[in-house]
Amino acid sequence: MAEELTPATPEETEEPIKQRKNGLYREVSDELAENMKSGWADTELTGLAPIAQAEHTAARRAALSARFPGERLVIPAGNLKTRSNDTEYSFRASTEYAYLTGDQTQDGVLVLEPTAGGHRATIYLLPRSNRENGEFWLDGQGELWVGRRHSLAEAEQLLGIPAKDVRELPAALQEATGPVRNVRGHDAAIEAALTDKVTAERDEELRVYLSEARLVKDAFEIAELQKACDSTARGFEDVVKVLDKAEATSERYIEGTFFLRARVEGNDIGYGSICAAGPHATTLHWVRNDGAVRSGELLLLDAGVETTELYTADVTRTLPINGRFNEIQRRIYDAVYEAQEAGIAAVKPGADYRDFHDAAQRVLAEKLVEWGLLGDLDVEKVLELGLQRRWTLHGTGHMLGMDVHDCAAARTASYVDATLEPGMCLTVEPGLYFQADDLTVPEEYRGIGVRIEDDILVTEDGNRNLSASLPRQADEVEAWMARLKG
Ligand SMILES: [Mn+2]
Repeated sequence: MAEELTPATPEETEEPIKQRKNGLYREVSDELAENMKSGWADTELTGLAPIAQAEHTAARRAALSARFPGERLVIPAGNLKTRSNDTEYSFRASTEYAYLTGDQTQDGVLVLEPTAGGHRATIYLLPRSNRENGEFWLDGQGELWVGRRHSLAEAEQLLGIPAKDVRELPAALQEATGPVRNVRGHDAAIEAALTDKVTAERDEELRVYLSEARLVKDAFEIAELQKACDSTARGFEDVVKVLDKAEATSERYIEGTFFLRARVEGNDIGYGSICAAGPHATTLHWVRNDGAVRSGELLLLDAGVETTELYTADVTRTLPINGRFNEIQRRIYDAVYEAQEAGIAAVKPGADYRDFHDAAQRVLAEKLVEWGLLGDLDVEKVLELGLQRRWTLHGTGHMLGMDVHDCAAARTASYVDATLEPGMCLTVEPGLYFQADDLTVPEEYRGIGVRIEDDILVTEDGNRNLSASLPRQADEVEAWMARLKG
């Protein structure tokens, strides 16, 4: 990447103009400074069509406005985060900001100002670079370095929200009076400007509202989740096609292969891919992905493409690396598949959220009892004591959306203790994990981990599996792999 130049500060205006490069200051001649001011074409765009989700973001803002009448609401996109020295992680806008605006610009802030009839929304963004004062090429955020931005007028047309210069916002917030709430954790400068005006409790209520607002997805969101699942399915196919190359290298080949699909078709991966071959499959969050890939073992791949509009899939398949399950692998796989089928069947409007977990856990407990792993205990006693959890380890699913664990700030009463409604989207992902050092199971079980995970939309009359294009049943998995491996 290119190095950044830092502008001369206002105090230095009597001094020679300077650039800073690699920590060294370089003087800029008056002639060059003058030269850089002019000779640039006007590239302002007019008549831009609104973004595809503009009507949806307007409806989301209207619902937010109705919940907090008379209060100023501040929702930042967040800032770049340093990776090391002067390099940064790639920017990902806050979910709250992207949900309400459809915009993903770093340092952007949405503000809803209370009015007599509701709220007036304004989006605060960095405008195009000034050529006259040199920020265009001397400033680190100058467009010469980071690329052309939309002008405020262009942003307004695209987003359907009046736009102002974000550099004016901290002072405006400090001067403003009346009740205000801010989504914390994204923008330290905004928080500093509001420090005397907000309380943690009231800010938390705003965060909770925005989490619960996303429990039921609108039509745009459902289409995005379908896109995410479709790209993810293609990413899984990519992986199957290169399993021989992964065997010759490591799990990293799988991680890199899926990442390529995510970057080409979407924004990114929605979370760190779990590429767990052999016994690594029993480590729930195996993201080191540096292990060997061996024929005869299973690959547990848990990965999701995040779309350009920031909706992610969350899919897991457990695949025989050589294309065929052996007997013990298939026994465990079939048990998890049966549990997942029971879980998916329990996803329907009006059902308790907890039902799909209970249904899947019951099947897994039955299998563990049947295999003699729990002594003389019957299934009811096992479930009562939760003893199956030595091998099932985790809950059976979670809400899915812009965040892989979406709606995480929602209250228990609105989420875990609530009933399912059409438009909710959740994962159903039972698993069985036999640690390599688990002396309570026969040796043949040890080091085997199986999870099957799909993304299930609650519909008016039941559910729809958004990731159904990837086979799950064992014979179908083998046939699919044989076809792809050619
Ligand atoms: Mn998941």
